[in-house]
Amino acid sequence: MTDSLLVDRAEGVVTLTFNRPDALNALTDDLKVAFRDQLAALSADPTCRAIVLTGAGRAFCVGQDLREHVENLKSGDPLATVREHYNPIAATLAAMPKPVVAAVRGTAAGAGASLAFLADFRVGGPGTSFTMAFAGIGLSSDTGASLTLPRLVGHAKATEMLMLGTKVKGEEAQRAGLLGTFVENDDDVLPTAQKLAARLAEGPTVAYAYIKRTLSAAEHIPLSETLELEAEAQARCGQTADHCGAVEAFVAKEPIVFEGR
Ligand code: T3D
Repeated sequence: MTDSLLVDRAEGVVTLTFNRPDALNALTDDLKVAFRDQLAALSADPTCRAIVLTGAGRAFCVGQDLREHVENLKSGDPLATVREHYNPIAATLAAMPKPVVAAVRGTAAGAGASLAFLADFRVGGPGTSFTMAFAGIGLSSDTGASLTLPRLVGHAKATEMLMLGTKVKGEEAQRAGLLGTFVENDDDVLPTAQKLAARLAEGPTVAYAYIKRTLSAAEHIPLSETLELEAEAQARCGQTADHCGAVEAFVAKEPIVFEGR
């Protein structure tokens, strides 16, 4: 385990903090490996029912550590890290069966922004900014942003952000669709995200997994297949203790409590 990734557990919520504040939480190989391993472990951990991603200090994450990248450029295959690190991280995050909330305090740049776009919810404040820094250093986009960014802001705005590096900040980020929740004070970003995650951690975890999977699949398949996927999902959810208990509690006019199973 590396100090550059902090892992904090509270009830069913696990908060993962990129912890390289002096480098604005730029991603080194060590940090990428630790992050990917944590995501894989949390994916299979039934005690984790929601995840918060955040960054220490004044940034969320500014993507690839360019100091390390300079060294990689001098030796071997400089861009192998996309296949080796960024793609597995993006795939694991996209397939995460639990809700993921990004607490985007400060700057999210390059692959750091891409990671935030892979979350299910984004919370930010006046100091939040998203910059697709790739073209600024002569690169294209990675970590799934070619799919997730246009999904959030539309093709035209995504093109502008990727090609011109247009920074989208604060309330404007909310209007553009990059932030689901905007808070007036940057200090409230993380607590607000954790409160949302705590609410999600008390929800029907199995149903959430199917909602995520079906929403994602439905973008690429015809309606007939979507209907079949929905039917399979409902059949599975219909067998959960959460569903049976919820219906019984509703009929008995009692509070509904979800245990995530
Ligand atoms: O093979 C591959 O790896 C390809 C994969 C690529 C994925 C990517 O993510 S590419 C995009 C990489 N990220 C960037 O290009 C962003 C670079 N950073 C910036 O443009 C600026 O730092 C910001 C606009 C984000 C913030 O500017 P500002 O003025 O608020 O802060 P600063 O002074 O530039 O940075 C503060 C410190 O963080 C500074 O260190 P120092 O001088 O105090 O020791 C700076 O060097 C460091 N820092 C910022 N970004 C990075 C970084 N260190 C390493 N890597 C960084 N990406």
